[in-house]
Amino acid sequence: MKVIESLAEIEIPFENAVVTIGNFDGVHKGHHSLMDAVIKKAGEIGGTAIVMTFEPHPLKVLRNGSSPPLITLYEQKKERIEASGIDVLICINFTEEFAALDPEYFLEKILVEKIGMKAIVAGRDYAFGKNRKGNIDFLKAMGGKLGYQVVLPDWIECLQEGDRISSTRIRETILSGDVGRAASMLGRYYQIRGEVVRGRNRGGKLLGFPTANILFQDELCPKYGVYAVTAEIDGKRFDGVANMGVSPTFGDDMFTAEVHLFDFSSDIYGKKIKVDFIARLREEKKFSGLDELSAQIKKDAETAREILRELKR
Ligand code: RBF
Ligand code: MG
Repeated sequence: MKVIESLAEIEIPFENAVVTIGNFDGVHKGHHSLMDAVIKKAGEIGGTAIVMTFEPHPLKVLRNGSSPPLITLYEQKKERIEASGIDVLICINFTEEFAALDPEYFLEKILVEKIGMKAIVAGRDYAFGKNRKGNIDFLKAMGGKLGYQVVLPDWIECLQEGDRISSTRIRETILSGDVGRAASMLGRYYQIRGEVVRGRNRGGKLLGFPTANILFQDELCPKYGVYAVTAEIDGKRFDGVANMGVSPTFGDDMFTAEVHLFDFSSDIYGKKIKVDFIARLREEKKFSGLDELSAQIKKDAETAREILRELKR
């Protein structure tokens, strides 16, 4: 996939460009359906399958930095879009000046003339630009004159409101800890990425369960509690059990994200780690002592092993 991060890089329009435009936070199943429609249409007209997205998230610019916590940061978003089979990702640097562009100018000068758009794939309620002027009616009305088609995938009409997959619903689901349901909407597990940092050396010494403490970049943290996870380090995947929270047994109220990896003893301080949340096991609890906590972690590890073993069958 070709990644274009500035419109100035585009010297000549793409061959029969088929475009879909959006924030694509989470790159979930709904987004994948749109991208599949783009790829299908591009196949039909011998064209280029293009996704246009924005960075930073428009709400970060328009609402003075307050935006919902992102499900996927740019790096992960790019990877997921690439995995869908899209030919070109155009990422627009979203600024107040860009936001102020007249939708008609954006459509004619940028999408049609610069990018060479011959078809646009739009979801339901689709609209871009100031005051959401660039909606489906507007796109349809301009299509004849500017020489592009509007493709509205027919599955969109059949969707019941309750079945609609949205980034908002996925965020809520992750915040509520239901990572299994989040996975069913994402089409993959919710993943955070970060670096293994030094903890307080309590896990191994006091409890017999050493943990990799993670300083993660992601904005969205699953609800505090214990989860069955898999983790990727140096391109290898490991099973484990994670605790997200403040370890209330210790009463120091310090947030940690930590993973105990099964059958693992390497030194991984400073390494990059990706953690997939497979299933939620329980709430975090305050135990009356270390033995009780340690016994519970042992049970958690067994439960997680069982869940992960089932998955591989
Ligand atoms: N700490 C708690 O205070 N309460 C818990 O319920 C709790 N559950 C945990 C479950 C797992 C699977 C793991 C790995 C850790 C858990 N911890 C919990 C955190 C534990 O106190 C921590 O790993 C050590 O303090 C080392 O940082
Ligand atoms: Mg630790």
